[in-house]
Formats: sequence, structure tokens, C-alpha cells
Amino acid sequence: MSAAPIRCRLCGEARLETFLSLGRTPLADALVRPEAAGLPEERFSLDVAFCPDCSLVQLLEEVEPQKLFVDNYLYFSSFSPYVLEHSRRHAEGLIAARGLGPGHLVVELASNDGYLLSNFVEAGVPVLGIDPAPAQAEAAIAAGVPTLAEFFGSGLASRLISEERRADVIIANNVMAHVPNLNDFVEGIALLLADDGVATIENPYVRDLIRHCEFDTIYHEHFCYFSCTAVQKLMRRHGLYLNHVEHFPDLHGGTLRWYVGHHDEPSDEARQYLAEEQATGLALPDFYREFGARVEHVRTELRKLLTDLKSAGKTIAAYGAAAKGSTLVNFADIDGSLVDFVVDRNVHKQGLLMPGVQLPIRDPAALLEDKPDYLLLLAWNFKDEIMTQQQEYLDGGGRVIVPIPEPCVL
Ligand code: JHZ
Repeated sequence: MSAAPIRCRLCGEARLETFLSLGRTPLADALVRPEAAGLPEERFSLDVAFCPDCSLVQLLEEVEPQKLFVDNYLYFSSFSPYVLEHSRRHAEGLIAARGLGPGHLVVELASNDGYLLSNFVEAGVPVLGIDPAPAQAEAAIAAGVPTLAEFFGSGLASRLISEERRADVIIANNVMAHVPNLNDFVEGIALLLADDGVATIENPYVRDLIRHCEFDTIYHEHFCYFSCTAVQKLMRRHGLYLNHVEHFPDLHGGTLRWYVGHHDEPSDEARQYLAEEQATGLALPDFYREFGARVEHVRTELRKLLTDLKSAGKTIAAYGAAAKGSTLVNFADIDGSLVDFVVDRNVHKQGLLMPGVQLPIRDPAALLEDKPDYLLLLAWNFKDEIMTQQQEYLDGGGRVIVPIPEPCVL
């Protein structure tokens, strides 16, 4: 590990310890228009560090959020039935547990295309979505979900309070990692949340990232990688408490949902997670030391597998123009010499090129047209869902390569 120049986003500590460098990569969601093919792309360092004081894992380089989430963001949550189902269950659970009705307000931060809030709208619960990505906010409004196309922070929270809007429930899924000014974001939650309200916050769990070698989930959109220990410290700084924890092992490679409120009422699960993290050393630098070598091993093995297949005359395509796919193909230098094209159901991504390696993105129907021998699963987090959809390709003899945690052919 080496000392890094920036200060910790959570506690301000200056002695951050870098434990992984993925080189200089283009922004993971900055898909390239065909007319810009071959032109130079902007690149930024992708170095990951650990804070020895508060234990937060974080990126050193800070790309402007406008560039990440307004200028270059084509992620629409509604393209995954698994995510839709997960969100529906969450909404139903909150409505039942908290007796939500027309007199309450549910606010979602990073509400994307309204995929989650629409469940509350259907149940007659007032909602407000907040998301700076213009196309997604527009889609949400068109779907009947009131949405502000803005970044969230203490400023916006104060404005809403001045309009006498306070949230009984705040939902923040896959967004707390996406904000450079972490303290301002959580301060905004503390301001906007009613005294007896609950905030539920979901994010991939750093423990699962390290254990399952999910290095491809590291990209510039994700400034931070959270443990319960770090989340608890973060909340306490803003007068909030971590009261409950749920684990979803199959969501985005392993996701935690943290329940946060103004009062200190920890559940047994919350205590257990914190105690387990202490016992496993998650809050200590040693936990992260071997990670770089394991990542290097995956890169070497994956390149060997693909190169051997190519030498044997096989054709290879990839599935999922995901942000994580971008990290993987760029870090492992998987370009057109190894993979012919990538398929993705998101119509907004089709016709564009993956950043950096510039692989073309096509409709999944291309798999049945071109019949590649192998399919590299970049969106490995949706393996079961994608395999079920691609039964015809598999029945025709297509084979799937899963890159993470260890490259293997299914
Ligand atoms: P997916 C995104 O990361 C970006 P990505 C973001 N920054 C974040 O934090 C994480 O999610 C959580 C497509 N697909 O979800 C859709 C199919 O084509 O793993 C997506 O383009 N067919 C918000 O981009 C991609 O694959 C399918 O059947 O790494 C998956 O991207 C399914 C299910 C998905 O997230």
C-alpha cells in the first residue's frame, strides 16, 4: 500500500492507503457514438484506497458528477425484471410495515426512470423522485412519478423543508456510493427525514466485492465501497443511527440494505454485522492487501482463456454493456481482436460502442443471427436471468464464460 494525496471523503483523514490500481480508464458509461469511433477518449485513473481511520474504501480520482450522471448516463433500472421484483417487494414491505397512505411522503434519491416509486404511486402514497439524469427523470415523469431532475444534497433538502415537505421514508438505492460529497448527501437525508421516519439505503457490500473478486464493479461512478462499520460512522456524524441491516447476496454481486433513523434502536442483525466486521478484520488494511494480486490473476486467466479460444478458431461475443463490463474489458484489454460484439437489451445502448475498447453494442437477437461459439457474460450479476432468456442460443450449442470470481466456461 502507498500513501495517497487526497483526504478521506468521510472523515477527512489524510493518510489514505492505495491497495488497487486499475490504470487509466475511460468513464464506464461514456458509450461512444459510431461517428466518434477511433477518436481519443478522456481517461481517468482508477485507484482504490482504504482509510485507516474510518475504514471507508474509496477512489482517489474524483470525476465531476455532471460528466458521470448527466452527460454520459444511459442506465435505465427498468431493464432488469429481477431489480423490478426486488423493488416491488421493498415498496410493499415499507407500505405494510409503516402503514403508508395518502398522508405520507416517500422520497427516492436517484429514482432513475421511476421503477421503484411507481409501486407507491399505484398504492396511493405520495412520492417525490430526485435524479439528475435527464432522460431517466423525463421517463419517470412520463410514467406518472413526480421527479426533480437535480442532484441531492443539504441544499435541496433545505429547499424542500422550506416548502413544508418532509419525508416519512427516504429510499436511496445505489446512490450513496455515487456522491463525491458524502457528508453533504447524508446531511441532506438527516434534514429531510421526519423525526420518526426511516431511510433505507442500498449499496453493494465491500465485503462481497473483496471476497468474490468483483473488481469490475469499481469505476468512476462509484466513489465509495461501504461496510457497515463505515456506514455507522458516517450516519453518526449527522445524528443518524444504523438500526437494521439486510443482505441480498444475488443483487449486484452482494448488496446490503441499511435502515437508518434519528433514534438509536439497533436490531440484533445490525449489531451482528458490526461485530462480524470487527471479527473478520474488514475495518483493517490487511483485509484488502491481497486483492490486487487476485485481480491480476483473473485478468491473466481470462485473457488466456479468450486467446486460446480465438487460436482454436472460435468466435466470441459478450453479454451486457454494463458499467462493470467496461471496467473488465478495458482492464483486461479485451478488444475487437478477441470479442466481435456486445449485446444488451437496453435500446439506448444499442448502436453505440463500449468505451475504450470500442466493441459495438447490438440487440441480443444478434446472438441467434451470428451464433458466436462463446458468450462472455459481462453482466454476470444477472447470470440466471440471462441464461433463461438465451435458452435458444444455448440449445444451439452456445457456451457461456463467466469471468468473476474466477474465469470459467459453463
Ligand atoms: P448492471 C449500474 O452498473 C450502474 P452496471 C450504476 N452506477 C450502479 O451503481 C449499478 O448499476 C448498481 C443489460 N441487461 O445492472 C442492462 C440485458 O441486456 O449489471 C444493462 O445495460 N439483459 C447505477 O451497468 C446491463 O445488462 C438482461 O436480461 O454494471 C446490466 O448492467 C439484463 C438483466 C440486463 O449494472
